[in-house]
Amino acid sequence: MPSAQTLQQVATPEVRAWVRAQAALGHTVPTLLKAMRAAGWRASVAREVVAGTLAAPAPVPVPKTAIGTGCRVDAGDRQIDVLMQMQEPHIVVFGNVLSEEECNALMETARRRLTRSLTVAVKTGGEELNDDRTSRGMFFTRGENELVNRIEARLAKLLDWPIENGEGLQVLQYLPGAEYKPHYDYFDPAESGTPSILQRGGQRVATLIIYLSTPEAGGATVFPDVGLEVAPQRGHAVFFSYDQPHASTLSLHGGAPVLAGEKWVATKWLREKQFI
Ligand code: PD2
Ligand code: ZN
Repeated sequence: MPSAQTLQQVATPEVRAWVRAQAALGHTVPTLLKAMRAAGWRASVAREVVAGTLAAPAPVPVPKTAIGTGCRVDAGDRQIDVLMQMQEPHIVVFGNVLSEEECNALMETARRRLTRSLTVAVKTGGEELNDDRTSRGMFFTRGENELVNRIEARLAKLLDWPIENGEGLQVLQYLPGAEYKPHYDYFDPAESGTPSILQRGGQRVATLIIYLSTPEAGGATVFPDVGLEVAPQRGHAVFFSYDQPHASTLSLHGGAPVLAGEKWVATKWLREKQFI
């Protein structure tokens, strides 16, 4: 049994893996709690950790981009800079993902197809207007044109995840005041519409948000669980993964209100399996 940390008793992924492994071997919850108590865990914390872990779906493989690499990743037709990375949650900030011309071309093609952004309606699996998300957006279909094809091939190499598992690129435009309140990108297993959404390629396991413009003020992508704010810079991108559809992944994130100028992003969501 991994020991409890002395100052703060934290359920790390290792602790949760241990709980899951013991349960899979047939050990009962009281036996697990006894072992945790013996290793120094407070009873109330141990109960919460065991209950929370066994209620959460098991982790699945996710893209492991940039882990252990230096400050640059070979993405085939482009060398991409690693500007920042953290392990838990797994977040990487990349530079030089798209050229200025590529950012402009995506925005220009997307502009005439923008409509008020919708969010997935978790009750039905359809889409709905949501006050938490005040951007305008559109989707490219996968492989829609030469530029999209080139970018998708680059991202597949960068993230080491099959092109076929990616949803089509979504482009969003935020005008001053527009925001995207904190949310999770995975589909909530408790919602009734989720099974039908998962038929198209399983869960989302990672997100790449590429900044197509640099607003004059505001518009950071925020991760409230870890107090991180990524400033939007044209051509840069922020990646994060979540190996369970669960808050313990610390993947809560949002788009802070744009204060001046325009923020444009292209988002690529990665699924567990082929997205159809
Ligand atoms: O534009 C953003 O910063 C942002 C923030 C949170 C985008 C998304 N989520 C998304 O596209 O899921
Ligand atoms: Zn999001």
